[in-house]
Amino acid sequence: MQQQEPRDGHVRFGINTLLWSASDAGAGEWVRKAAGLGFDVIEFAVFEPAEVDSAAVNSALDETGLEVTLCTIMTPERDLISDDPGPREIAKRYIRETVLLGEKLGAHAFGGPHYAPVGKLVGRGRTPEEWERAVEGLREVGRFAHDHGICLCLEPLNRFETYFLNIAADAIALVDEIDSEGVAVMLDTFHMNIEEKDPAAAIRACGDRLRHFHACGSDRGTPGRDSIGWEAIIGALEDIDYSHAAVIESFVPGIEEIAAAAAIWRDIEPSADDIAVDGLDFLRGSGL
Ligand code: LER
Ligand code: MN
Repeated sequence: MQQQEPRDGHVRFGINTLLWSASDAGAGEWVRKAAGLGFDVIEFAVFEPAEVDSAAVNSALDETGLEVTLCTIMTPERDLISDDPGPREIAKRYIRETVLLGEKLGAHAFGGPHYAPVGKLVGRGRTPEEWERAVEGLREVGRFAHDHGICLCLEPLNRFETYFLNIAADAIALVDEIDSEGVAVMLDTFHMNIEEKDPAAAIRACGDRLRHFHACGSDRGTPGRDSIGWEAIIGALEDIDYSHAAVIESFVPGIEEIAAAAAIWRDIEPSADDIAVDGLDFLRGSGL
Protein backbone atom coordinates (compact mmCIF):
# COMPACT_ATOMS: atom_id res chain seq x y z
CA MET A 1 0.00 0.00 0.00
CA GLN A 2 2.75 2.49 -1.05
CA GLN A 3 1.28 5.99 -1.00
CA GLN A 4 2.80 9.45 -1.03
CA GLU A 5 2.59 11.26 2.30
CA PRO A 6 -0.26 13.77 1.86
CA ARG A 7 1.56 17.15 1.83
CA ASP A 8 -1.12 19.74 1.29
CA GLY A 9 0.53 22.17 3.67
CA HIS A 10 -1.71 21.12 6.54
CA VAL A 11 -0.85 19.35 9.73
CA ARG A 12 -2.86 16.14 10.22
CA PHE A 13 -3.95 15.34 13.76
CA GLY A 14 -3.60 11.89 15.25
CA ILE A 15 -4.01 9.79 18.34
CA ASN A 16 -1.59 7.16 19.64
CA THR A 17 -3.11 3.76 20.50
CA LEU A 18 -1.33 3.66 23.88
CA LEU A 19 -4.21 5.79 25.19
CA TRP A 20 -6.47 2.75 24.85
CA SER A 21 -4.32 -0.35 24.59
CA ALA A 22 -1.06 -2.05 25.54
CA SER A 23 -1.19 -4.70 22.83
CA ASP A 24 -1.12 -5.20 19.06
CA ALA A 25 -4.52 -6.93 19.09
CA GLY A 26 -7.63 -5.31 17.68
CA ALA A 27 -5.71 -2.76 15.63
CA GLY A 28 -8.57 -2.33 13.12
CA GLU A 29 -10.86 -1.31 15.97
CA TRP A 30 -8.57 1.62 16.92
CA VAL A 31 -8.63 2.89 13.34
CA ARG A 32 -12.44 3.02 13.40
CA LYS A 33 -12.50 4.54 16.88
CA ALA A 34 -10.01 7.29 15.94
CA ALA A 35 -11.94 8.02 12.74
CA GLY A 36 -15.21 8.18 14.70
CA LEU A 37 -13.67 10.79 17.02
CA GLY A 38 -12.61 12.90 14.03
CA PHE A 39 -8.87 12.19 13.82
CA ASP A 40 -6.93 12.18 10.53
CA VAL A 41 -4.18 9.86 11.74
CA ILE A 42 -3.95 6.71 13.85
CA GLU A 43 -0.57 6.04 15.42
CA PHE A 44 0.11 2.41 16.29
CA ALA A 45 2.53 1.72 19.09
CA VAL A 46 4.01 -1.51 17.75
CA PHE A 47 4.92 -4.14 20.34
CA GLU A 48 5.49 -7.12 18.00
CA PRO A 49 5.07 -6.29 14.31
CA ALA A 50 4.09 -9.89 13.47
CA GLU A 51 1.12 -9.60 15.84
CA VAL A 52 -0.51 -6.71 13.95
CA ASP A 53 -3.31 -7.88 11.64
CA SER A 54 -2.36 -5.75 8.63
CA ALA A 55 -5.28 -6.99 6.50
CA ALA A 56 -7.79 -5.93 9.17
CA VAL A 57 -6.03 -2.57 9.56
CA ASN A 58 -5.96 -1.98 5.80
CA SER A 59 -9.65 -2.69 5.44
CA ALA A 60 -10.38 -0.22 8.30
CA LEU A 61 -8.08 2.34 6.63
CA ASP A 62 -9.86 1.90 3.29
CA GLU A 63 -13.19 2.40 5.04
CA THR A 64 -12.17 5.50 6.99
CA GLY A 65 -9.45 7.17 4.88
CA LEU A 66 -7.19 7.51 7.94
CA GLU A 67 -3.41 7.84 7.62
CA VAL A 68 -1.07 5.68 9.75
CA THR A 69 2.05 6.58 11.68
CA LEU A 70 4.02 4.15 13.82
CA CYS A 71 5.61 4.50 17.24
CA THR A 72 8.40 2.31 18.56
CA ILE A 73 8.18 0.21 21.72
CA MET A 74 11.77 -0.05 22.91
CA THR A 75 11.91 -2.93 25.38
CA PRO A 76 15.09 -3.73 27.40
CA GLU A 77 16.22 -6.32 24.84
CA ARG A 78 16.04 -3.82 21.93
CA ASP A 79 19.09 -1.63 22.38
CA LEU A 80 21.09 -0.06 19.54
CA ILE A 81 23.68 1.45 21.90
CA SER A 82 24.40 -1.68 23.93
CA ASP A 83 28.02 -2.87 24.07
CA ASP A 84 26.60 -6.36 23.47
CA PRO A 85 25.89 -7.00 19.76
CA GLY A 86 22.89 -9.21 20.72
CA PRO A 87 20.48 -6.41 21.76
CA ARG A 88 21.75 -4.26 18.87
CA GLU A 89 20.78 -6.97 16.37
CA ILE A 90 17.41 -7.52 18.10
CA ALA A 91 16.70 -3.76 17.87
CA LYS A 92 17.63 -3.66 14.17
CA ARG A 93 15.47 -6.69 13.44
CA TYR A 94 12.51 -5.11 15.29
CA ILE A 95 12.95 -1.83 13.39
CA ARG A 96 13.20 -3.59 10.00
CA GLU A 97 10.15 -5.77 10.69
CA THR A 98 8.16 -2.73 11.84
CA VAL A 99 9.23 -0.82 8.73
CA LEU A 100 7.88 -3.68 6.58
CA LEU A 101 4.62 -3.56 8.53
CA GLY A 102 4.51 0.21 8.01
CA GLU A 103 5.04 -0.22 4.28
CA LYS A 104 2.04 -2.58 4.14
CA LEU A 105 -0.07 0.03 5.93
CA GLY A 106 1.09 2.96 3.80
CA ALA A 107 2.89 4.66 6.74
CA HIS A 108 5.66 7.21 6.16
CA ALA A 109 6.77 8.11 9.69
CA PHE A 110 8.00 5.66 12.32
CA GLY A 111 8.81 7.69 15.41
CA GLY A 112 10.26 7.15 18.86
CA PRO A 113 13.51 6.59 20.72
CA HIS A 114 14.84 3.97 18.28
CA TYR A 115 18.29 4.23 19.87
CA ALA A 116 17.71 2.61 23.30
CA PRO A 117 15.12 1.12 25.66
CA VAL A 118 12.76 3.62 27.33
CA GLY A 119 13.77 3.83 31.00
CA LYS A 120 17.37 2.71 30.47
CA LEU A 121 19.45 4.78 32.89
CA VAL A 122 23.00 3.80 33.82
CA GLY A 123 24.11 6.48 36.28
CA ARG A 124 26.26 8.40 33.78
CA GLY A 125 25.91 10.31 30.53
CA ARG A 126 26.33 8.79 27.08
CA THR A 127 29.76 7.77 25.86
CA PRO A 128 31.36 8.43 22.43
CA GLU A 129 31.22 4.65 21.82
CA GLU A 130 27.44 4.63 22.37
CA TRP A 131 27.06 7.60 20.03
CA GLU A 132 29.07 5.74 17.35
CA ARG A 133 26.94 2.61 17.74
CA ALA A 134 23.78 4.71 17.36
CA VAL A 135 25.14 6.40 14.23
CA GLU A 136 26.13 3.08 12.65
CA GLY A 137 22.97 1.18 13.61
CA LEU A 138 20.57 3.97 12.65
CA ARG A 139 22.35 4.61 9.37
CA GLU A 140 21.90 0.93 8.50
CA VAL A 141 18.20 0.69 9.44
CA GLY A 142 17.58 4.21 8.09
CA ARG A 143 18.71 3.09 4.63
CA PHE A 144 16.37 0.10 4.88
CA ALA A 145 13.49 2.33 6.04
CA HIS A 146 14.02 4.80 3.22
CA ASP A 147 14.04 1.96 0.66
CA HIS A 148 10.58 1.05 1.97
CA GLY A 149 9.16 4.60 1.92
CA ILE A 150 9.50 5.24 5.66
CA CYS A 151 11.39 7.77 7.75
CA LEU A 152 12.71 6.86 11.21
CA CYS A 153 12.00 9.93 13.34
CA LEU A 154 14.27 10.06 16.39
CA GLU A 155 12.62 11.33 19.55
CA PRO A 156 14.58 12.90 22.41
CA LEU A 157 13.10 11.84 25.77
CA ASN A 158 13.35 13.48 29.16
CA ARG A 159 16.22 12.61 31.50
CA PHE A 160 14.12 10.19 33.58
CA GLU A 161 13.44 7.99 30.52
CA THR A 162 16.82 8.07 28.76
CA TYR A 163 20.32 9.43 29.19
CA PHE A 164 21.14 9.17 25.50
CA LEU A 165 19.13 11.92 23.77
CA ASN A 166 17.31 14.58 25.81
CA ILE A 167 17.23 17.69 23.62
CA ALA A 168 16.55 18.68 20.03
CA ALA A 169 20.09 20.01 19.53
CA ASP A 170 21.49 16.52 20.19
CA ALA A 171 18.89 14.87 17.94
CA ILE A 172 19.88 17.32 15.18
CA ALA A 173 23.57 16.49 15.66
CA LEU A 174 22.82 12.76 15.53
CA VAL A 175 20.61 13.03 12.44
CA ASP A 176 23.15 15.24 10.65
CA GLU A 177 25.93 12.78 11.38
CA ILE A 178 23.83 9.81 10.19
CA ASP A 179 23.10 11.80 7.04
CA SER A 180 20.41 9.52 5.64
CA GLU A 181 17.12 10.45 4.00
CA GLY A 182 15.60 7.68 6.09
CA VAL A 183 16.38 9.32 9.46
CA ALA A 184 14.95 12.60 10.81
CA VAL A 185 13.91 14.23 14.10
CA MET A 186 10.65 14.16 16.02
CA LEU A 187 9.77 16.18 19.10
CA ASP A 188 7.30 15.63 21.92
CA THR A 189 6.03 18.63 23.90
CA PHE A 190 5.99 16.61 27.16
CA HIS A 191 9.73 15.94 26.96
CA MET A 192 10.54 19.40 25.57
CA ASN A 193 8.72 20.99 28.50
CA ILE A 194 11.16 19.25 30.87
CA GLU A 195 14.38 19.60 28.90
CA GLU A 196 14.39 22.51 26.44
CA LYS A 197 15.24 26.03 27.59
CA ASP A 198 13.10 27.32 24.71
CA PRO A 199 10.85 24.69 23.06
CA ALA A 200 9.85 27.03 20.20
CA ALA A 201 13.51 27.71 19.42
CA ALA A 202 14.14 23.94 19.47
CA ILE A 203 11.42 23.46 16.83
CA ARG A 204 12.86 26.23 14.67
CA ALA A 205 16.36 24.74 14.98
CA CYS A 206 15.04 21.45 13.56
CA GLY A 207 13.54 23.14 10.50
CA ASP A 208 12.73 20.57 7.83
CA ARG A 209 14.50 17.84 9.79
CA LEU A 210 11.31 17.75 11.93
CA ARG A 211 9.19 15.02 10.36
CA HIS A 212 6.92 13.96 13.22
CA PHE A 213 5.46 15.52 16.37
CA HIS A 214 3.84 14.42 19.63
CA ALA A 215 1.43 17.04 20.98
CA CYS A 216 1.16 16.15 24.66
CA GLY A 217 0.05 17.89 27.83
CA SER A 218 2.77 18.93 30.31
CA ASP A 219 1.22 16.39 32.71
CA ARG A 220 0.60 13.80 29.92
CA GLY A 221 -3.07 14.78 30.05
CA THR A 222 -4.98 16.78 27.45
CA PRO A 223 -2.97 19.17 25.26
CA GLY A 224 -4.40 22.64 25.79
CA ARG A 225 -5.45 21.93 29.40
CA ASP A 226 -1.93 22.21 30.71
CA SER A 227 0.97 24.63 31.15
CA ILE A 228 2.70 24.19 27.76
CA GLY A 229 3.28 27.48 25.93
CA TRP A 230 1.14 26.37 23.00
CA GLU A 231 1.05 29.73 21.25
CA ALA A 232 4.82 29.78 20.90
CA ILE A 233 4.89 26.08 19.88
CA ILE A 234 2.23 26.58 17.19
CA GLY A 235 4.00 29.73 15.96
CA ALA A 236 7.28 27.83 15.63
CA LEU A 237 5.63 24.95 13.73
CA GLU A 238 4.11 27.51 11.37
CA ASP A 239 7.48 29.23 10.96
CA ILE A 240 9.08 26.00 9.72
CA ASP A 241 6.03 25.17 7.53
CA TYR A 242 5.52 21.97 9.45
CA SER A 243 3.13 19.82 7.41
CA HIS A 244 3.41 16.30 8.82
CA ALA A 245 1.39 14.70 11.62
CA ALA A 246 0.84 15.99 15.16
CA VAL A 247 -0.18 13.07 17.37
CA ILE A 248 -1.62 13.16 20.88
CA GLU A 249 0.23 10.70 23.11
CA SER A 250 -1.37 10.42 26.53
CA PHE A 251 -1.69 7.61 29.01
CA VAL A 252 -4.27 6.62 31.63
CA PRO A 253 -3.92 4.46 34.79
CA GLY A 254 -6.33 1.82 33.40
CA ILE A 255 -3.78 0.65 30.80
CA GLU A 256 -1.57 -0.69 33.55
CA GLU A 257 1.53 -1.76 31.61
CA ILE A 258 1.87 1.64 29.94
CA ALA A 259 0.91 3.53 33.09
CA ALA A 260 3.74 1.78 34.94
CA ALA A 261 6.28 2.59 32.21
CA ALA A 262 5.18 6.23 32.00
CA ALA A 263 4.66 6.71 35.78
CA ILE A 264 0.93 7.54 35.54
CA TRP A 265 -0.36 6.98 39.06
CA ARG A 266 -3.62 8.95 39.06
CA ASP A 267 -6.48 10.03 36.83
CA ILE A 268 -5.08 13.12 35.17
CA GLU A 269 -8.31 13.60 33.18
CA PRO A 270 -11.82 12.10 33.64
CA SER A 271 -11.29 9.47 30.91
CA ALA A 272 -9.15 8.40 27.97
CA ASP A 273 -11.80 9.53 25.50
CA ASP A 274 -11.98 12.97 27.14
CA ILE A 275 -8.27 13.38 26.37
CA ALA A 276 -8.79 12.39 22.74
CA VAL A 277 -11.91 14.52 22.16
CA ASP A 278 -10.80 17.67 24.01
CA GLY A 279 -7.20 17.39 22.78
CA LEU A 280 -8.32 17.15 19.16
CA ASP A 281 -10.69 20.05 19.66
CA PHE A 282 -7.83 22.16 21.00
CA LEU A 283 -5.45 21.20 18.18
CA ARG A 284 -8.06 21.85 15.48
CA GLY A 285 -8.68 25.28 16.98
CA SER A 286 -4.96 26.07 17.14
CA GLY A 287 -4.73 27.41 13.60
CA LEU A 288 -2.14 24.79 12.52
C1 LER B 1 7.87 8.03 25.72
O1 LER B 1 7.84 8.89 26.80
C2 LER B 1 7.42 8.68 24.47
O2 LER B 1 7.27 9.88 24.42
C3 LER B 1 7.14 7.83 23.30
O3 LER B 1 6.85 8.61 22.18
C4 LER B 1 8.23 6.88 22.99
O4 LER B 1 7.92 5.58 23.11
MN1 MN C 1 6.40 10.82 22.59
